[in-house]
Amino acid sequence: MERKVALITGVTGQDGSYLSEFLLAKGYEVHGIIRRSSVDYRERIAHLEGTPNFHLHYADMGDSMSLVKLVGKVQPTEIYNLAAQSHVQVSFDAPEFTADVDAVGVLRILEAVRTNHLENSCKIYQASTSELYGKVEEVPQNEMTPFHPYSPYAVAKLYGFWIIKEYREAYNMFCCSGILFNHESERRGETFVTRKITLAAARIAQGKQDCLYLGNLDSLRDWGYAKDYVECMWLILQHHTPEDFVIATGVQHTVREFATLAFHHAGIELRWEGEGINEKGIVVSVTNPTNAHLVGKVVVAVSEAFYRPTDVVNLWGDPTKAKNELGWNPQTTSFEQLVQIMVQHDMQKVAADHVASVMRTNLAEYLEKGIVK
Ligand code: NAP
Ligand code: G4F
Repeated sequence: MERKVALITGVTGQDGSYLSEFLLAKGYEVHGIIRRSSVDYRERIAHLEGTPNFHLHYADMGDSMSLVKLVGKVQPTEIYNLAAQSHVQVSFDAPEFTADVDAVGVLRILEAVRTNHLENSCKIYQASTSELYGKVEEVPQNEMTPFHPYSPYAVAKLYGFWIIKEYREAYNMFCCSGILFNHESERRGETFVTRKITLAAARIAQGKQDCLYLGNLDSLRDWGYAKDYVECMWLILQHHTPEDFVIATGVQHTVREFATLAFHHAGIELRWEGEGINEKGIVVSVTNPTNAHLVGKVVVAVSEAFYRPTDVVNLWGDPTKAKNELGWNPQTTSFEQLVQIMVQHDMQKVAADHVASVMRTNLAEYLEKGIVK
């Protein structure tokens, strides 16, 4: 029987968790890399731990030895290199760390495969990004669009893209990049703009937060659902030849549009007033009468703290090649459905967090009063 053994770097992240579920359902033995840390970041994969074909190993993208040993031990047939310092704004504060993990890390994976003489049997997927288009030279962007990286993150990812291409040509390795446009979900990190908005809309609707501060509201993104995108990572490695693919929905929206729709799903209608740093999102109406006091209040404001030294403002992907050659449907989940899924999830999360915190407070009080011993 054909061995189907996947090694996923970045398994604890948004995409790593969905990809693990996807590959396990396809009958793969899945191995994930986690890094040693004093805090536990396994929340997204906690439900998979203990699954017979799911294995976790300690390694680090900054440590070639750990990668070489692990690749030798697991003998993967497919590697999905998803690990990265993936936050663009953070890359301005930690450019060297970002370069080490996101650029040289890719080289370390490629060399780990060669060192273990697996270059003819192990396929490699590299998590590349629409950030490569950066200060965009054409819209929409496809596989032929010139790159113009516009952050330390994008520059590091550009190295990753080219070293993958180089090893494909120099050593005939089956290694490819998926140039993925933004994809989001209820598992998205809380500092990325979409999740920051859906959590804030839920908290404001439940009286837990007064105002949401954002940066550039005019920024345009092509947002898809992460659960749909991990299928493409797999499809790219099943293609008859190693090639790079743009993965996107082909539809773009502003950050402002995302926020308007997210608040709508949280039962709050917004209107926008002012421009640039002075722009505000003001409540026009609410569905829940207990939120009547919000009408006329500013619940979204702009803060310079969230502006970037250089910002990518016009991402719009053309997924024609993925559609035609991989048979992938870029419209499986629409923008409207995505926002709804995220807000519904966060409305429940905020409510559950509230119940848990009330229970903790009550327990503390009962312990203090000796009601619970
Ligand atoms: P994410 O949620 O931020 O996950 C990043 C993962 O990388 C985490 O598991 C993290 O581990 C791991 N990691 C970071 N540094 C590491 C190191 N030194 N050694 C080992 N693991 C390390 O990212 P994502 O949204 O799932 O994205 C997955 C990949 O796709 C990333 O490479 C990202 O740059 C790329 N990408 C994402 C998008 C998007 O819209 N989501 C679009 C295009 C490309 P910890 O849990 O320990 O932090
Ligand atoms: O959600 P973001 O931080 O995502 P960004 O920068 O597009 O990067 C994400 O997508 C890339 C694919 O294109 C990935 F490669 C990367 O790993 C990551 O997953 O910001 C989106 C836009 C930006 O233009 C930003 O300036 O939203 C704007 N924005 C406005 N206010 C904000 C905020 N971004 C964040 N994070 N926080 C804000 O308050």
